[in-house]
Amino acid sequence: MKLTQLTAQLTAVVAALTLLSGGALAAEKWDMPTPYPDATFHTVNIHQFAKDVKEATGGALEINVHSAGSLFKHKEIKNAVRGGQAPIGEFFLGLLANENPIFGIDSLPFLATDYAAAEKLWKVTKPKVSDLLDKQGLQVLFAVPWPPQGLYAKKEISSISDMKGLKFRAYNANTTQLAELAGAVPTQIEVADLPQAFATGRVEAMITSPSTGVSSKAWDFLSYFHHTQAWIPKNIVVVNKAAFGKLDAKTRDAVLAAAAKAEKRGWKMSKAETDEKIAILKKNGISVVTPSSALMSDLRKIGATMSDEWIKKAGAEGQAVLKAYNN
Ligand code: PCA
Repeated sequence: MKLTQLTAQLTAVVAALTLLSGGALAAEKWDMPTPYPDATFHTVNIHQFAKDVKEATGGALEINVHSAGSLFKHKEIKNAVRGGQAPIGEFFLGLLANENPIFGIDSLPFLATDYAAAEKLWKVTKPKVSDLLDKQGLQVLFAVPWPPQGLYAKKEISSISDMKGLKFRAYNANTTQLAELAGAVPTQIEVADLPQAFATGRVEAMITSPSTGVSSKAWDFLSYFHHTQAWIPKNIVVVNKAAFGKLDAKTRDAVLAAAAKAEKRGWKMSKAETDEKIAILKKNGISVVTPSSALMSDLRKIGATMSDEWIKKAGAEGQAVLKAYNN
């Protein structure tokens, strides 16, 4: 064998070895910021998603979940993923309602109040939501709903006049608007900060799910849960498109398959949550009440006002989505 041939063969062997070890070393590690505590079913679902991805890719992609706003604060997560500081992340879709009303459609009171309706609403909003986020370099992986939203307070609220002047915890533009229309005084507070906010008297009432009531130990500061089932808002998981594009096709497919599974599993978990978490609220001394017809009709009026304003703000595109939903 000539020396040049030998050199060529050696080069090939070295190249192959580099490729092999490179392949093994190139296990991609992704940090994933999420806003809610580990025990929340959304976070449990995401941990499972990360596990599924790791298994399906034979460890080639490892997603490290940072829950409860520990890596990025909730309000920063979307932009962190957009800017590539985190390749993937979760947030409350309705948090973006200020940016575009379409993101807040699922927190409009009494538009979609059961899971079948929520599913239909997601089906008709998903293309628009995906499109808007795509323009920001984000790809939607999956969305999972919270259980129906109910009203927590220290005393029973029999009509909206009982909400007058209450220091009300809001979580986005819609809940802020609802509080204002009810004559309450809204303050936006993250789930992770709820116990502190209630303990110090910054807030004294809120609308959220049985899940969040349990995760924040609502019984420590509140006594009533009015099961209003007013809307079913969602969390969304997005990936930075550039980061996603750097994965090989097989890994990308594995992520998409795990995401589809997570969406299905998440909806199922959400449906099971309502009864399960209401039972825990009761066990800890919260009075779970069916809202009075006066309260319901007051809330519906507020919902109608909010929908009217939403339609004005959302323009033709929003109206098209609403029309598709109502068809
Ligand atoms: N929990 C979250 C969003 C909706 C819900 O049920 C919160 O209270 O912020």
